Amino acid sequence: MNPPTLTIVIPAYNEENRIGPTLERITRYLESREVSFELLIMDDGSTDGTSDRVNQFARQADLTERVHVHSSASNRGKGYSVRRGMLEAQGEFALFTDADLSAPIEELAKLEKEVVEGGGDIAFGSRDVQGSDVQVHQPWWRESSGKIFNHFVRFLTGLPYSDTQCGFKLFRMSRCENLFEQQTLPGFGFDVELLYVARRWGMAVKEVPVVWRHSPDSKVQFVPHAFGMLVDLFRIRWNDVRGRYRKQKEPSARSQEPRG
Ligand SMILES: Nc1nc2c(ncn2[C@@H]2O[C@H](COP(=O)(O)OP(=O)(O)OP(=O)(O)O)[C@@H](O)[C@H]2O)c(=O)[nH]1
Ligand SMILES: [Mg+2]
Repeated sequence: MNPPTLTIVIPAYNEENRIGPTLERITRYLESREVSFELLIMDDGSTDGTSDRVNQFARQADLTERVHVHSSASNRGKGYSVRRGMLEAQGEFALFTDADLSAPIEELAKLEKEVVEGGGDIAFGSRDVQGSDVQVHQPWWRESSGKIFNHFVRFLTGLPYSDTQCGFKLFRMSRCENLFEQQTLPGFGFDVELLYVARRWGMAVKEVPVVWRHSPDSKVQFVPHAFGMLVDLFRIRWNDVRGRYRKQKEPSARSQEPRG
């Protein structure tokens, strides 16, 4: 197997119904583009058959060398799972995407334009900048609370973005491995933390308008989720004050290695 150019990390919690069709769509798309890829599905203590479903797909599609599932014994959080996947990624570029593919996988091309072609470090999908195309909306109260959260993000972290929470982000791993090493938050605030540290380190980050379609089968419980994310914003500030986000080393060992 050629070493992968692209790794796709999918955090998954009780996704036995969505993960099969999602893997099919992703692999069909990547094979049509003849990209060398690996998929890492991070099963975070699911109580359903998520891992079995992934293994079944890999066997049936004859992709056991490229599609891997990593299971946690207990539920550790989306941030924990994405971090673990990203630190294992072999690809020169790595995308993490939600299992519901609310941002369709074809939107990857828009992120690649910034990172692969444009030489950027990070590009991330956004539902709230000019050109974004939200074709199926979340319930109004979810959408409004997302916008209110974004005001808190701007106010408490100074980040200039409109939508930090879209689960569709692409990284140039030779520059971003350090970022994941420094990540501390295991929960849903991790996106803000990554963007905060990237900005602090002067990395090239681009918010990109994407197509987005809400998928109704939500895995998050709203009240603890929203509260946890607010607490995470304060944690980020506190970590920064304590010097947790000082750059450790540069460039990462990965960028020294020849890649196929
Ligand atoms: N690793 C991990 N992933 C999770 C957890 N909870 C949700 N996810 C995953 O995170 C992604 C987003 O979850 P969704 O349920 O779509 O939540 P959302 O997109 O924030 O909210 P919705 O608008 O309701 O879709 C999916 O891939 C989920 O499987 C968790 O506790 N751990
Ligand atoms: Mg979703």
